[in-house]
Amino acid sequence: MDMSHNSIVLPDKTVRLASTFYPPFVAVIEGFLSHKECDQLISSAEGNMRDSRVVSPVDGTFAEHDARTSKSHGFQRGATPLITTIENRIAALLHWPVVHGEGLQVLKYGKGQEYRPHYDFFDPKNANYQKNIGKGGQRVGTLLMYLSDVEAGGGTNFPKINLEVRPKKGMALYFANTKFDGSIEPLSLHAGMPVNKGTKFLATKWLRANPYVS
Ligand code: PD2
Ligand code: ZN
Repeated sequence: MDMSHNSIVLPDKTVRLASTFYPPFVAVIEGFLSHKECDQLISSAEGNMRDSRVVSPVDGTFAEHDARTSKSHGFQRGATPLITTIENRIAALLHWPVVHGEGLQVLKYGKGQEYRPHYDFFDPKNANYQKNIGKGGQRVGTLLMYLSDVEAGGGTNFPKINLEVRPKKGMALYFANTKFDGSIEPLSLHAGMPVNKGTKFLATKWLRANPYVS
């Protein structure tokens, strides 16, 4: 890949800023992970995957849900040397401390699997808001890292701004879930579109306002 344009020099790697959008603040970063790092992350997660869960709006617990049909595995922060490397790279890219991040989640979507439109922030109007933000504050941003190419479908779609990002192995997609004043950003509604052909692997890093203790 030609890194001579729009490059961002990080301590361990030079990446490419492919596009940005606002509002909400969205950035697409090419070459964020090497193909080898993607493959290693997949193989370290795949044996441990189970049905994905979401934070329930009803009671704030973490439960399986029809809206998220992928399989996933959650790693603790610093779980492996590779994850430490990636977490340090994310912190350098976003100028956001490693300790403000939740553990990395690796997701696998087969044909027909999807993640329906949702917000990653915790809704202040929900009764469980305090419970969810108690540990590390609001989920202010999300970094998605595509670990595979997808033959058809599987894009990350933002229905309120008519934007869809097509998965590309090694590429990262950042979006802010809050406005610059810290209030929630309704335009950040997003979905993982159904995979029509092939398999989609993705890693998610949710970033909190405050240090997060898992
Ligand atoms: O897989 C995706 O594209 C996707 C879409 C929306 C992932 C997430 N949200 C997430 O992990 O929050
Ligand atoms: Zn999401």
